[in-house]
Amino acid sequence: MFKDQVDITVTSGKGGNGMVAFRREKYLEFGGPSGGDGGDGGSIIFEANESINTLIDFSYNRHLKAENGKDGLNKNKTGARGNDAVFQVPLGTQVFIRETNELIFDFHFKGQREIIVKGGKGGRGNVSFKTHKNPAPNISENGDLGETLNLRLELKVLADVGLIGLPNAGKSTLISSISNAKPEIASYPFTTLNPHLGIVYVDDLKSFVMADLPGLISGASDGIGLGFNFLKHIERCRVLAHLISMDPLENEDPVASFHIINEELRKYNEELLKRPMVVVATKMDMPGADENFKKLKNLDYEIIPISSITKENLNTLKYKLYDLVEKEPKITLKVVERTYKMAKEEEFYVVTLADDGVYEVTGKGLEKVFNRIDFNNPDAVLRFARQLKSYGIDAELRSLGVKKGDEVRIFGYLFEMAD
Ligand SMILES: Nc1nc2c(ncn2[C@@H]2O[C@H](COP(=O)(O)OP(=O)(O)OP(=O)(O)O)[C@@H](O)[C@H]2O)c(=O)[nH]1
Ligand SMILES: [Mg+2]
Repeated sequence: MFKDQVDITVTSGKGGNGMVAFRREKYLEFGGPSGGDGGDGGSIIFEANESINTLIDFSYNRHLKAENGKDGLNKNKTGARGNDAVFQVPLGTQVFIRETNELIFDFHFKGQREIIVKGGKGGRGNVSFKTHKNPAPNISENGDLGETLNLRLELKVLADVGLIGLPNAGKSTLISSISNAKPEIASYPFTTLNPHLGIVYVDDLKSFVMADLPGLISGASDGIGLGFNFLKHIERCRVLAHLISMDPLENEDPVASFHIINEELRKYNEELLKRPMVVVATKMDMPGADENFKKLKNLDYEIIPISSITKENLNTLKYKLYDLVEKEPKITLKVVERTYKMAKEEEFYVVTLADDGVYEVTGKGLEKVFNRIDFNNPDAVLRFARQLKSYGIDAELRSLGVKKGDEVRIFGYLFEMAD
């Protein structure tokens, strides 16, 4: 089964909480702080892999999660990091934020590895809070929460060379003879239902990525046959190899079949006809193929006659395609921010009056600070109160008329205003 679009949600791991602990030493009643930091949460990472052809695996598990970091330990030991969750995606996968349609990653080279959401930072243990004034702090931080994003993944095949042609032209047979791809081959049309990528080695160091694409027929650009769903994959191939069967029994008029395909390309996107294109005359081992081949002589293209069965000219074709790929600039992709950032206009904190008459404090930045507070620890709560003062939130609330004893809601929790 093939899938070139899927909606998923990803959540990175929460950071582990920092620890409050004190050394216990012989003859020493009260040792220094010894609570370690929490470990960072695991990140969600995607890696481009050219041997994967579909996004189907993501439709079985639509919420991907990375491991949480472990809490800090005694003796100033940092908690274990949460494991990253690494997922392989097909080359050509685009990652969009579902709510805004914003493209955040485009996996366009082999092995490309990107952090999609970073794990939460581990909280600091009480060792980190030690100062001259307070050599024995009774305070630690909670780890930051993981981040959640709703994503849409879209696969638009990306290859150096795309194989195009009528059904049965011999595209899958060719790619399986010169690359590691092993698509199905059969003597009936529309055998190939989805793109397959293969790596073609010209020598030990030189290689290029080839895409076997489903056969096109007249009307493909209007959705006939497998339709334009597959024409979109051709858009991201730098060089096109146009295969035409020379077997006279299945292709009496090879020039006409060449024009049929080009017409579909033109109707879909005229730019495609400007791509470097090699005409590959296939099945030259068939009786009558030589005669048929002569009909192509007036085409204004480089024509290479091959047979995938006898291997005739397969090396010549590989070198030719490699040269064209080398000369052709990479398809320019929209430049994508390497990491997703919170919208800039987001306020650090926001004070609003809720319907029930209680003032409410929210805001992305403050939320991070808030989540780090261990509210079971009175010292940590006091520190949070001081932080509210230093951000000016305290003053703002007072200027709005909030008095001692009044309630204020901070991220859904009720607090009482103190002096
Ligand atoms: N004699 C001969 N037969 C070939 C050659 N290449 C392919 N064929 C045969 O042609 C038929 C179609 O080959 P495929 O490679 O499946 O063709 P395709 O272009 O991938 O077809 P679709 O996936 O339907 O678009 C198969 O029966 C192959 O065995 C060749 O070089 N010589
Ligand atoms: Mg095929």
